Amino acid sequence: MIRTEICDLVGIEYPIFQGGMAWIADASLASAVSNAGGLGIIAAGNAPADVVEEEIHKAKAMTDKPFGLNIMLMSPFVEDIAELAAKERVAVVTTGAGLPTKYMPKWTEAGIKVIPVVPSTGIAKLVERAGASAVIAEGGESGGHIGELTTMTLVPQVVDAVNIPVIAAGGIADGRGVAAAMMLGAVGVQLGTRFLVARECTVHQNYKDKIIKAKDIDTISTGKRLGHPVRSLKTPFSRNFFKMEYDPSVTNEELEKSGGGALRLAAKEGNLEKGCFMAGQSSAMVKKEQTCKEIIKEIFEETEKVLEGADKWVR
Ligand code: TUI
Repeated sequence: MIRTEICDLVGIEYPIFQGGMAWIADASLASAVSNAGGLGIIAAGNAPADVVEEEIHKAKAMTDKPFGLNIMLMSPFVEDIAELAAKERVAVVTTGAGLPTKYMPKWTEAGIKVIPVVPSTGIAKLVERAGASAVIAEGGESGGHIGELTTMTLVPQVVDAVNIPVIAAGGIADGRGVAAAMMLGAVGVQLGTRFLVARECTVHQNYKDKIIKAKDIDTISTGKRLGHPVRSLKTPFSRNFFKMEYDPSVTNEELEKSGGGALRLAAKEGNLEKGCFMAGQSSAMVKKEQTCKEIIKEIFEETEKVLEGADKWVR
C-alpha cells in the first residue's frame, strides 16, 4: 500500500488528487474520485456562485468523503466563489491561474486546507508564508493554463524551497509517473487528463474520444503572447489560434475574443471545429474509459510494483 503524509492531511486513502478542470470536473466526477479513495475536486472555472453551490451540495449528497473545490482566480466571480468556499467549509481549496494570498485568511479561518497550484519556487514560498497546507507543483506537461517549467525540474526545486508537502502534477498518468514523482520528493500526485476519460466524468463523449485517440505530439501550447499559455489538443481551433498568434496584424483583443467560450464548446457540445480541448501531454498514455475506482487501483498497483523493483538498480 502506498500511503503518505498527504493522506492524513486531507483524510484520503491514496495520495492522489483529481485536477480541477473547468467545465468538466463536476459533482459526478469529484464524488466518484473521493469515493474511490482519492481527493475529488469540483472546478469552479468561470461559473457563477449559485451553479458552483449546487455542485457542492450534490457532491455532499453523493459522498461522505472529503472533496475539494478548485478556484480559478481569473474568474469574474472569484470573490463570490471565495466566499462560497468558506460558507460551505469544503475540506480543501485548490487554486489556479493566479495568486490566492488575499483570500487565504478567510479560508484557513473556516478550517479549510488551502493547496494552491504553483508554477515556480517563488510563488510556492509566497503561499507557504500565507498559510498554505501544501502546494501542487504543476509542470508545463499538463493541460490548460500552464507554467514555463517541466514537472521534472519544478518538483524537486519546490520540494527544496518549502517545508510543506508537495504534490506533483503535469504529465503523470500511470504508476510509473507516480513512482517518479515520489522519487523527486513529492508526497502525492494530481491527475487531470486520465480522470477526464473516467466513466463518471460527464464531459462530452467527443472530448474523451479525442484524448483516447491522441498520439504523443498531439497537444499544442497557445496563448503565450497573451501571457497565459494554454495546452490543448491539436484541432482546427487550436491550429487557427496558433496561426493568429504569430500574425502581427491580429490584435491581442481579437486573439482573446477568439478564445472565449471555446472550452465550454468542447466540454459541453463536443464541437470538433470550434472547441478548445484542453488536455495534457499524457493524453497519449490514456487508452480507455474506466471507472475512477479502476483508474486509482491500477495506478497504485503499478506504483507499488515499480517502487518494489527499484532496488535492482542498487549494487
Ligand atoms: O490554472 C490552471 N489551469 C487552468 S486555468 C484554466 S481557465 C482558462 N481558460 C481559458 C484560458 C485560460 C485559462 C484552464 N486551465 N493550472 C494551474 C496553474 N496555475 N498553472 C499555472 C498557474 C499559476 C500561474 C501564475 C499560478 C500562479 C500564478 O501566479 C502568478 C501570477 O502572475 O498571478
